[in-house]
Amino acid sequence: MDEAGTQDDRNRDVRIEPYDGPAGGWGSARSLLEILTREGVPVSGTALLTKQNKPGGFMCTSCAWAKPAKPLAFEYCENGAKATAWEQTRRRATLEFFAEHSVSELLTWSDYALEEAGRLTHPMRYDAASDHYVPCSWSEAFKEIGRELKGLDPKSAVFYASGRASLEASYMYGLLARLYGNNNLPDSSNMCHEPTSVALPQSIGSPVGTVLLEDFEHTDMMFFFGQNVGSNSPRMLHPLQEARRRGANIVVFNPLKERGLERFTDPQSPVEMLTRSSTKIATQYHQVKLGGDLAAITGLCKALIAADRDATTAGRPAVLDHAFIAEHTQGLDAFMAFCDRQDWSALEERSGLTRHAIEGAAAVYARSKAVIGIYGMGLTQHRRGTETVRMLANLLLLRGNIGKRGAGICPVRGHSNVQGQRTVGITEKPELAPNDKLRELYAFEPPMEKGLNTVETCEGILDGSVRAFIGLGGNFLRAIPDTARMEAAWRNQRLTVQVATKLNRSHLVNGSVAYLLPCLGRLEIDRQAGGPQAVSMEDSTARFHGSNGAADPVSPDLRSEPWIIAEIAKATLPPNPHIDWDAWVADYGRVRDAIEATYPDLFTDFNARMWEPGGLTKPVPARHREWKTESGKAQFVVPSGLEADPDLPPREGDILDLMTLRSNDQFNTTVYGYHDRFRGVSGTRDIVFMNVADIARLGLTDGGQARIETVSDDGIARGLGGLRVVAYDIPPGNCAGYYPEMNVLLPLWHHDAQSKTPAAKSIAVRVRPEAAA
Ligand SMILES: Nc1nc2c(c(=O)[nH]1)N[C@H]1C(S)=C(S)[C@@H](COP(=O)(O)OP(=O)(O)OC[C@H]3O[C@@H](n4cnc5c(=O)[nH]c(N)nc54)[C@H](O)[C@@H]3O)O[C@H]1N2
Ligand SMILES: Nc1nc2c(c(=O)[nH]1)N[C@H]1C(S)=C(S)[C@@H](COP(=O)(O)OP(=O)(O)OC[C@H]3O[C@@H](n4cnc5c(=O)[nH]c(N)nc54)[C@H](O)[C@@H]3O)O[C@H]1N2
Ligand SMILES: [Mo]
Repeated sequence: MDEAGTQDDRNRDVRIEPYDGPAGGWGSARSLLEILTREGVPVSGTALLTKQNKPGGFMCTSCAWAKPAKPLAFEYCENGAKATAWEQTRRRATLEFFAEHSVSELLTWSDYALEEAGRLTHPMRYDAASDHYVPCSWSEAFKEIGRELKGLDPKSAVFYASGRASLEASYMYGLLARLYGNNNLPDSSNMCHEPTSVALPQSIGSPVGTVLLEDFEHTDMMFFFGQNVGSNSPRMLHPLQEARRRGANIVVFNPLKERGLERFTDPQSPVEMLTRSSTKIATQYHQVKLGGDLAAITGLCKALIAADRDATTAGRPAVLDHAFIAEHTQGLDAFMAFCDRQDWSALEERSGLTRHAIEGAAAVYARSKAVIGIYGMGLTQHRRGTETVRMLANLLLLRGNIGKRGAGICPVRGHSNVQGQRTVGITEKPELAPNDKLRELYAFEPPMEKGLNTVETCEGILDGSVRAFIGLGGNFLRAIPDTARMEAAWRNQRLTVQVATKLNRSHLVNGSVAYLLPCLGRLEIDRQAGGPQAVSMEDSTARFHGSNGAADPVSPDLRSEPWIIAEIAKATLPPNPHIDWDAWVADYGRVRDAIEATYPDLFTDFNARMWEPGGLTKPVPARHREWKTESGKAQFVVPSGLEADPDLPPREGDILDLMTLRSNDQFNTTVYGYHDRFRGVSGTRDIVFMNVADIARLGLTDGGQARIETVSDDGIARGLGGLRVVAYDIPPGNCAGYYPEMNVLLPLWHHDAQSKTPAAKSIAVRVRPEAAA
């Protein structure tokens, strides 16, 4: 692509052909080489990769998967390396770039083309008169941002965080919002694993997963619900491969046959690479219907309960762990009665699986001693997402699979520090904020009114009550539902400020006063008055790690996130004698001291221990069967129904269920390229995967053009055309397309009742033939 970074992504060679290679392997090596070359990453950049996820090195900016104490020679995967190449690209979105391209013009560019403009290099202010971003100085920016924030009702400003910023930056950011006067701290978790944060405290009294990396060495069996390990947490394939070699079973529930769950070739094993051998990952693969997990898990539990009764009658050993249940849980009777009431034909119908298949999975579970339940967006992004997570906890509790070696519940978190942001106070729920400590340490009265989460922020922007949006990373406007409606309302805001590394669409839809502030990435050396600074983060298994930048900043005008937050604070807030923002920025060790003072039980001796190989383990009470629930016991919970989506029209006739998902060539809204290798799609993202029977039934053709329309009774038309129909192995009645392009189809009100997480995996739609343009 040329310097302008523009449009040649529009003339791509589109190929759709089945991929028969494994996950990993030569395909992975090739794909990596391609992006390193395209981004012009210097050789020093590839040397950088040897420091990725190593003690003393930097922590990957891609997923949140655990970092082992004894890392591999190359402790990174294809997609982690892509994330590094993406940040260390030679491309720059320079002042000339912004002078050349108006904001209206940039709004016509694809997500891919925008980020391919390269790293942001200079603070910019949006100039409405010329419709261009124009350079400004850092001090001008903060002066105006501070003045604007001071002029607003604190309730009307929102502080969004995408889950990448460090523990240090996140702690300062949460404090900034509360000192300013609100809990309006939505974060990417509100679109992601919020059902986990709501469900697990109710079920097991801890908001995070209980599994540690070493549990994978002792497990007999893993359930995999709705998580695409091959694309989204590929480093996890190594422990999975090890577990398979020991004979552990992996039982998958996923509507799509995801390659990483089928077969893996370790790209770091010369033998495997040269002999083209691979490890079979799943031992059972159940293509559950979209949203069919509540029914499938009910079936699993029903089968176990029946087997337990049979065993008792026949005098065989019990199937349920009755000792564990008696000592540690509450609510089994009601839950058993619920399972008894469900008849198999309804469970088969709703899950799309046969009773025989479900009983087969239950039989493996019944004979396994230590079982891990792994899950991702396939469970959480539903109207009953929280209830579905609680069902998985029920299933594990039946056989005592929480709080013992080799077992547990394992939500695979998304962004590299999304879990950590919550730990240090990024939350809109005042009851989760450390208010007593904040009062004691900083002598102010923290706001006690509930703040806005992501969906509520969107509602506030639509009704005009939200007047200012500060974004610490991310691409909020592209990641949220109803993107077309939201873009129209977004411009009514008074102030929008985006702290970012690369240009994206959220930067192009602006409030009356708008700033784009470029920051250092985590890979870059962060030099402050006290010398180069390290930062820290929490992985998916609740371990904290230190991270040192290793590359020179791509521009001298970049600033670190902690510095930017401190400057906004100084420009906005009255001085507080208990907070020396400059001293914190000079030495992040002092921010970590403040974190430790705020959370003494979690961060004991943090500055020293964050460098422990494998990370500092956060205490999670459920790991040792201490249940911090109201009853003091782990809780079986009866779901309110079996439908993942209770109140939309039934998915019958011409109404299909649409899931929005990620390709193997993207990180959320960041599109690295157009090769979804594992799914055999190349050169396009404008597709809809469909079952052949539905294609024929609905008068469509494989390879033909189609338009999708959302079915909803809210009077709002939502549609997306120009899509290519791709015949795919997906259950009848279900279809799939890529996020974020499909977000125009997702109604804002279509979210989980309990956590308000948008239900991005089950949108009621019609797919119609469309004349080719
Ligand atoms: N390379 C890369 N890595 C990433 C990301 C990325 O975009 N790219 N994103 C990061 C982030 S923020 C997150 S949250 C994670 C996301 O990682 P995942 O949790 O894997 O999320 P998705 O890619 O949305 O895929 C969800 C999977 O669930 C399946 N699924 C969909 N609906 C259902 C259902 O109703 N039931 C079941 N059982 N399965 C279903 C889909 O087929 C798909 O395999 O990955 C993180 N890591
Ligand atoms: N339909 C549908 N919608 C979804 C989902 C889905 O599966 N389907 N998934 C949801 C999920 S799980 C998530 S987590 C959200 C993701 O939502 P977000 O977290 O808001 O989006 P990202 O695409 O991760 O943000 C990418 C941008 O972050 C900026 N960035 C990258 N690195 C840094 C950094 O170090 N510092 C700063 N300040 N900025 C940086 C870059 O400018 C880049 O353009 O989307 C959600 N939306
Ligand atoms: Mo996520």
